[in-house]
Amino acid sequence: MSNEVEFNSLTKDDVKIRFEDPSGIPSKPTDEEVAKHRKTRLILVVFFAIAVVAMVVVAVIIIIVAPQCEKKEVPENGKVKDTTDENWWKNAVIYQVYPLSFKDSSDDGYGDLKGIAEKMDYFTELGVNALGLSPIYQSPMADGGYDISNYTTIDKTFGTMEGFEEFLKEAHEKGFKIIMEFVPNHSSNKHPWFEESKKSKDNKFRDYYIWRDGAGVGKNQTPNNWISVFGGSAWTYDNTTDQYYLHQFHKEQPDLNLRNDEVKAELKKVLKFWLDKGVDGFRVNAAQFLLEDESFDDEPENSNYNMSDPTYDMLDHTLTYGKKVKL
Ligand SMILES: [Ca+2]
Ligand SMILES: [Ca+2]
Repeated sequence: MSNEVEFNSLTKDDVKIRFEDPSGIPSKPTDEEVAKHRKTRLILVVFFAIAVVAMVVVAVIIIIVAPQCEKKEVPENGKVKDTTDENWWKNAVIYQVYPLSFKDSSDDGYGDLKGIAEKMDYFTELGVNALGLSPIYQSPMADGGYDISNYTTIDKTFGTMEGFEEFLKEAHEKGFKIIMEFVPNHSSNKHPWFEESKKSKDNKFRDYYIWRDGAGVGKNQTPNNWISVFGGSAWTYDNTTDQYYLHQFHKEQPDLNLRNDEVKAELKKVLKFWLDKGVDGFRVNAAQFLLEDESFDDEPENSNYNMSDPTYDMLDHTLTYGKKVKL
């Protein structure tokens, strides 16, 4: 090791100091230097160990006190075990059956309840817990059973009430829940409520549906521009009382007035009727169409409408779809 100090002059600017170690290898610390830093190393090691232990303890505490996830009920052999559990539907596998075309047991070309019962082993194989039945109520079938003329009767196409009770019993014995279709937005135009409602403006059932005068000077135009889901005006004229009735779907499906307390009471009775039979739940049909805005104003045109779109999309359904109104 050589250290060279050159003083070429005594002035500050000219002083040149050079330290060189030709080997380039740092010098080995002396025993004194090692002893000096030993204490510092020891403190750092202890501090690191304490930090690790502290983190482990905190992690364990977090795991213990954190909210526990709800334990999921695991169905055994594809069945919901606890039939008294009101939350069964949260874990259920539901098979929606369209009875009219599912299985025909009577060879008349239409599916029926016995046909569905014959396929219960098939549902078991699939691991299904619940069957949802599209409408099986008495219906003129203008809209595949969604036009109901009697909410508490089984349409003869599908069987009888006695046959339904047998079906329900067998389904329950095999571990299936049964979900019925509930169609509160409209009835069939052949329902006795509507047949009464259309007779006169002061009929007891008049307010069960939504009747309006025509618009325009001669009152010969539809009350507003609302469109039916299936195309065309949502209003149909009835000359018996010279008024229009509302139907968000087919004209054979007049909308019920769900702001009428008697209508709501009647529909609750329907639900109770089927619950008393022993059904396990309902699927609510067309819930977004239940209420219309009471202003009965025209709906705005849909600026994004294309000619290839369904007619229903011509309007922006701000007043007839998904209407949030307190009942
Ligand atoms: Ca049949
Ligand atoms: Ca409605």
